[in-house]
Amino acid sequence: MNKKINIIGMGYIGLPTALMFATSGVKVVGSDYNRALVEQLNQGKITFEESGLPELFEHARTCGIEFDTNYHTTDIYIVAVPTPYDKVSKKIDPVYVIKAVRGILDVCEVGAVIIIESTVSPSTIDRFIRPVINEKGLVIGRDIHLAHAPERIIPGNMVDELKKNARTIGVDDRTIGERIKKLYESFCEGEIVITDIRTAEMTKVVENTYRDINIAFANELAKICRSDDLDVYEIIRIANKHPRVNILQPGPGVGGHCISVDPWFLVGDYPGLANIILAARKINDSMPEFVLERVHQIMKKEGLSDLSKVGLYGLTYKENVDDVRESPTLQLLEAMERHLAPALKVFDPWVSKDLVENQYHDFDQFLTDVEVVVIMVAHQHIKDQMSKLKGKVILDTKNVCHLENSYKL
Ligand code: SAJ
Repeated sequence: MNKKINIIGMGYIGLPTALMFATSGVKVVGSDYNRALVEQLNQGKITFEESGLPELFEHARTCGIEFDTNYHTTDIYIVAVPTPYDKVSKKIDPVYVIKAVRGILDVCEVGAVIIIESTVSPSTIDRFIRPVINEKGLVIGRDIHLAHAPERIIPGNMVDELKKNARTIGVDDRTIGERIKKLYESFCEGEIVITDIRTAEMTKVVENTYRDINIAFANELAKICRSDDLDVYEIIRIANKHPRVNILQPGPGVGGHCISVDPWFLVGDYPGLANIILAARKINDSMPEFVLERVHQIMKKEGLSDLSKVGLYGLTYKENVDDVRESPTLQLLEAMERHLAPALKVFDPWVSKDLVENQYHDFDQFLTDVEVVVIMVAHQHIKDQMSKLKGKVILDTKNVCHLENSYKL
């Protein structure tokens, strides 16, 4: 059995994964270059909100998990750092993964295994990671073993999905794959498939792209139905009763650091070939502006014109999480800024930091100050107190409000 693993990157994926290993009998060091974050973890304070995470964190601490800004000498490393993409070329920027691998090579022993969990586009490991190892005069397969084991967990249900989801492990050498499989089996109850590295890279990006395309289809249907006065939700509900149809839900756009990002890797890497994928991205990216158009239509119909009386409920990229990355509300506010329109009022019970202009931290005050409420995110918080919206003009982009005066996408 492996003695100790070092997980690099204590963010949304690295931290829950580290906690899961630590509570399953594996000795774990979680490393992150962010000193403040490491200090916070060492003081016993969790760094983001996620259901079941505080309990898991407490348990992991009793199991002796360590957090450090340095990398440790161990026989297995897991890299879970962000992989941003270049906004213009749409290509992945593997800078953080490269940096992590360089840091590992500085401390690791011969025979160490480096597992990349961060999402990377097909061939990133061949093009960027193998050369970093070769540069050091190390032979892959002899001195260092490489693997790609992309994460699949969904924010909001991470702890459960870490246990239950099937996983993919891409490796050059099956015996190493079996060793890694055994390690993940310390907590993962789902099927673990061993394949090669490029297949694992592609599969991960394909999974998120599939979901993006399905959501884009729902969003396109929402636009079509709006133009012809049809109820898109009713149509999707009935269509989904067909045994081979499963259309997702329309909404104000697609955010988060996964689904709104990964398909761009395919668009950037396969120009001219990734056509549906590109169309889907454009449709989903058009939704925040579609919401603005709907606000305009509804205000006109209601005889309202004062934009300062419009409030956006929700700033996160989806319900019941505190993550605002690429969120549709941020996209909408940016679109307004581009058009030199004044910023709308915003409230989100999950966001305590001041991130945008006109942001409220008191729900009741927010409601007092607005006449039109646009529901951008269906947090449980609003579902539980929907009646407070009585008397407001409502644009419900998530189909959760059944009050009078509520309009849909
Ligand atoms: N959304 C819709 N309609 C839907 C479902 C989602 O508009 O019917 C929107 C959400 O509101 C959100 C965005 O899509 O803005 C993405 O949310 P999500 O819940 O679909 O997915 P993520 O980004 O939180 O997590 C995804 C998951 N991938 C898949 O389901 C294929 C997760 O399993 C991955 O681990 C994660 O990406 C990742 O890290 O790659």
